[in-house]
Amino acid sequence: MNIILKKKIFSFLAVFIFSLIIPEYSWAKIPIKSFKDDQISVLLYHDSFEMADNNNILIDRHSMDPWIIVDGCLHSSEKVILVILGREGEIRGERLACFTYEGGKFREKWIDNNRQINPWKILMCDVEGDGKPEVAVGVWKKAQFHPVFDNRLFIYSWEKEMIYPKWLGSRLSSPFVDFDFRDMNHDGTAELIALEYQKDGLKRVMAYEWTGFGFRGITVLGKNLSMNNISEFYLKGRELNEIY
Ligand SMILES: [Ca+2]
Ligand SMILES: [Ca+2]
Repeated sequence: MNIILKKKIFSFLAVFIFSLIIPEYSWAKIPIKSFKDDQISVLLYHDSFEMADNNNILIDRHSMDPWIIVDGCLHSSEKVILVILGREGEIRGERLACFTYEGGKFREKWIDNNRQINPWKILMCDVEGDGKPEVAVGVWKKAQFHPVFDNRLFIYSWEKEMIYPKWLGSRLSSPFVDFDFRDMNHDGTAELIALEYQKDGLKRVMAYEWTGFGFRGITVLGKNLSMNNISEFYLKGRELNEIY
């Protein structure tokens, strides 16, 4: 066995054993997301937020106990963090929450009390490209005309430190497992990109544009895929400029 392989196996085992011995430590200290804003960075961990300056000196820390953070995004022009809070051991989250990070301090603005949407992904977007950001949330719930639990996409507008429903989607063209917003054709407006099931159980990546009333599929960017995460699609280095 060559030495490099031995080293690899050793380091893999070391990390594995370490993570077994102190699971809480290794689990809590890996940020799920990090954001740069001006002179500071904001780090989201499963159990807390941290704010650090350019020299990585901690400015403030906010424990989320008893909640865990499932996902989060920054609305940087408003100095706001939007997060999905959940319970330990649950796959999806339970509530949306808003914190500000102005003046070197985290402050809780609100935690919603809607337990019905099972949110699992949150990000900022701008569906019509008017410069006013919206909040996109992947939820798992029943819909009025499709009464089974499934992934759905909710778009909220942002006004006066609150979110308001703008489009609560029941379905895209096909059941989806992940989504993102990216300007795939470089016209200045981000398209909705969804990783969806094909009829044969494999997946495809579909691009959608905002019509003013919802999303309309414009092109298939990839098909016959077996990934579960849309970032894997980007990582494959595909030509992303081809939207007709
Ligand atoms: Ca907008
Ligand atoms: Ca575009």
